[in-house]
Amino acid sequence: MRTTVAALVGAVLLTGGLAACSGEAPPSAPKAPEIKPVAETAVDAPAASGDQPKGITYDVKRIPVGAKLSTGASVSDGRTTVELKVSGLLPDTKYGSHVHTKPCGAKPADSGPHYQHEKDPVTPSVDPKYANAQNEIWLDFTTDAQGAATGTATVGWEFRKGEANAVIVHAAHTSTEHGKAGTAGDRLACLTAQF
Ligand SMILES: [Cu+2]
Repeated sequence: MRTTVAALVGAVLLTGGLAACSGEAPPSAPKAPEIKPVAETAVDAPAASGDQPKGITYDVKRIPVGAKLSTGASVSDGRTTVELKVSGLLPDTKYGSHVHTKPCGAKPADSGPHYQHEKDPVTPSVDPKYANAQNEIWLDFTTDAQGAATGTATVGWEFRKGEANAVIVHAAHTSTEHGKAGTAGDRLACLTAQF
């Protein structure tokens, strides 16, 4: 009898111990950066006047009204990870995306150029020395069959406060060619996001 009780208690303790451990990552696994939300919204057409929506679509065929854009970032040890999640876009479609300097406006160009860690003295910046995925935040993605996707970028620096204010979704994946580097076709949608 005593043996049976001891065995039972042992089994319960063992099960409890295993359950407690299973929720934790093994010590050898690299710590995933915690992404903190920065901005999230369903996009709308630009306002005719007054304040603009936080998320704007400039092309309702390629980014329908109501499509969702959300972005977040994590900063640790001088490294920054930015994540963009989208849903309600066209299925199985390639889009480009970057962090831009200014908030979204009524016109696609209002969000300004790409945020650059080391600023290109020449504008527009199409020199791959500056317009590249280590010096800018590129969040290109390809949607799944439901029109959803996630784009992520990690760089070895932190944003200068107040200088990164939007995520733009473009019509194509970003070019890396000299003279075209950083370009990704039309600006289809914009999410105002203060990083
Ligand atoms: Cu862009």
